[in-house]
Amino acid sequence: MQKTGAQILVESLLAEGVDTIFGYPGGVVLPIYDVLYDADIRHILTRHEQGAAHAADGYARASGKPGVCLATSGPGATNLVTGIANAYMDSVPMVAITGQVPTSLLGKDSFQEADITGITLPITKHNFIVKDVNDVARTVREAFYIATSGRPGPVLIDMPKDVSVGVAEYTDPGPVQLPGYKTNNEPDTEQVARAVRAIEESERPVIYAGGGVVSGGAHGELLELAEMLLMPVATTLMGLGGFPGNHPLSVGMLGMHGSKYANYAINECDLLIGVGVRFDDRVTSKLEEFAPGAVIMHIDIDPAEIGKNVGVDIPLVGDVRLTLRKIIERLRPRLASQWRDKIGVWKKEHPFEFVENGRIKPQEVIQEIFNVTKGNARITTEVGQHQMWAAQYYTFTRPRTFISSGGLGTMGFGFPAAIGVQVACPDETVIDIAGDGSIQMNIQELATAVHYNLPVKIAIMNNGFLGMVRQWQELFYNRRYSYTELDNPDFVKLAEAYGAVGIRVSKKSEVRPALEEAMASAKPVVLDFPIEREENVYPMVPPGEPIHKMLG
Ligand SMILES: Cc1ncc(C[n+]2csc(CCOP(=O)(O)OP(=O)(O)O)c2C)c(N)n1
Repeated sequence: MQKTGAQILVESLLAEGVDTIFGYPGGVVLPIYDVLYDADIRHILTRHEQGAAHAADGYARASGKPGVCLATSGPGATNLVTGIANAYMDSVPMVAITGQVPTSLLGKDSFQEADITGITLPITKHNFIVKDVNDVARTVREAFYIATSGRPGPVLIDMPKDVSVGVAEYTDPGPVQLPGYKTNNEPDTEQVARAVRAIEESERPVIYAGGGVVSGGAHGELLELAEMLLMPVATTLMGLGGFPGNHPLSVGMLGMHGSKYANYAINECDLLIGVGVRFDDRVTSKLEEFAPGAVIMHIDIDPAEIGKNVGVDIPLVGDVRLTLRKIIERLRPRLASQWRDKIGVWKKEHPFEFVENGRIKPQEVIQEIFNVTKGNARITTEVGQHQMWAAQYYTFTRPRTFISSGGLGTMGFGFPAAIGVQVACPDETVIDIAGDGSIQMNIQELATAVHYNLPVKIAIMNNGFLGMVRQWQELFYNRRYSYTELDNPDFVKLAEAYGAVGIRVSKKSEVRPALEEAMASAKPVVLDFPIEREENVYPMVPPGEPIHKMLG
C-alpha cells in the first residue's frame, strides 16, 4: 500500500517497538506530527528540545530500550545537540529524529535550515539524511540496529519535508545488512586463557567496573566473578549499581571524589581488571601513576577503547557479559583473603566523613533520602557537588537506578532525565538530586512533569553557589569567587506557579518529615534544602595528582 514518508516513519518506529517519543513540533515536522495525532505511540511534549533529548536518554538508561526524541529543523535540531552529545559520551542507545527543509532548499541558507548531520557527525554513532522516501523504512531499521548493538550510542535521522510528504510502497525492510559494521561479541579464546592465568596468579586483584557492566547487563556475572576470588570491586560513577554498593566486596566509587579505600586499593593492586570502562581522567588522574604496580586487563566491546588512555597488558574485546562468563567457566576459585582483610582495614579507617554541626548537611539529606526510600528509588542527578554526594552517600544496589551525566557532565540533565525515567518506570519513586544552579538550566520541564502527572521529586541542595566551581576556586584560586554566587528564585513559589508542590526545609529536624511528605505526594514536588554555603566534597584528588593523594 502507498504511504507517505511520515506514515512509513511512524509505522517503522512501531515495528521497532517504540511506545514513547519525547519531542517538540515545528513547521517541517508537521507531517510527522499529523501522523502521530492518531498513532499508537505516546508523545511527551517537553518545553525545550534539550529536555526531550535528556528525557529520551533517561528513558533509555532506566528501561534498557532505545530512547526516541523528535525535533524540527534548525533551532529545534540544534537544541537537541547537548542531549545527543550527552548520550554519546555515556554510550546510551538513542534515536534522534529531526525535520529538515525540503531537499530542493538544502544548502541555500533556507529558513530554519541547519546542517544537523554535519553538526552531529562527531557526537553520533552514525547519522542519516533520508533523501528518498523509498529509503525511510530501511533507514529506521538500520538506525535502531546501530543505536542498540555493540557499544550503544545515539543515531540521528534527518527527514527533509518533501520526504515526509512523498509517497512510496511500505514494505518491511527485513533484517539489517551492513557489511561495513561489525560488532565484536565473542572474545578471543587465547586472550580469555591469558586472563584466567593472570587472575589465578594475582595476589591483589581489583575489579574496576564501569557503565558497560550496567548497559551490557553483566551485573550477575560481575558478582559471581568477584565472589569466586573475593576480589574487591570499585565502580566508576557510571558503574554505580552495577555491583551492589552494600556488598562486603564493594569499595564504592573510585577516582577524583571516590572513596579513599577504593583509591588505595587501585594504587596497591597487582592486577586491575577494567570491565566496561573508559579509563576516564576523572578516574585515573595522573596517568603515569595510575595502578603503578598492576597488570592491566581491559574488557570492552569497543576495540577503540583498548589502549586509548592507558597501556593494556591483556585486552579482551567482546560483549562484557559473555566475556565474564567465559572467564568464570575456566577459573578455579581461590580466595585472596589477605588482600581482602587489608582493604577491610582501610574501609574501617577511612570512611566517608563530614562535620555535623546542627545545620542541614547535604550528605545527611542524601542519607535520609536513602532511608526514606529504603534504597529503592531511581535517582537522577544534575552535575556538581550534589552529584558527588549522591554517588557517595546513597547506596545503589541495582543496575539502572543511578542515572547521571558521566562523560559530558551536563548541568540540566537530571530533571528531564528523571521525567524519562518516570515514564519508563511509572510505579517507581524517581528523585532528581539537584543543585540550585543546575536545576535552573531546565526548570521549564516542571510544566511537562505537571502536565503528564509525572510525580518526579526534585531535591535541591541549595548552597547559593555554583558549588563545585566555587570549591575549586576556594582550593586552587585563593577563594576568589569569580561569578559563582547565585541569586536564586523562590523555588517553592516557582514550583507552585507551575502547579507542582514546593516544600522549603529550614531546619535539620524537618528533613525527614519533608521527605516523607514528598514521597507520599502523587504530584511533582520540589524540595528546597538550604545547605551550608561553603560545604565541600571530600575526599578529593587534586587535578594532576595520583589518585592515592587525596585531600580531606
Ligand atoms: C552546561 C554546563 N555548564 C557549566 C558546567 C560547569 N560546572 C560544573 S559543576 C558546576 C556548578 C554546579 O552548580 P550547582 O548545580 O548549583 O551544583 P553544586 O555544585 O552547588 O552542588 C558548573 C558551573 C557544566 N558542568 N555544565
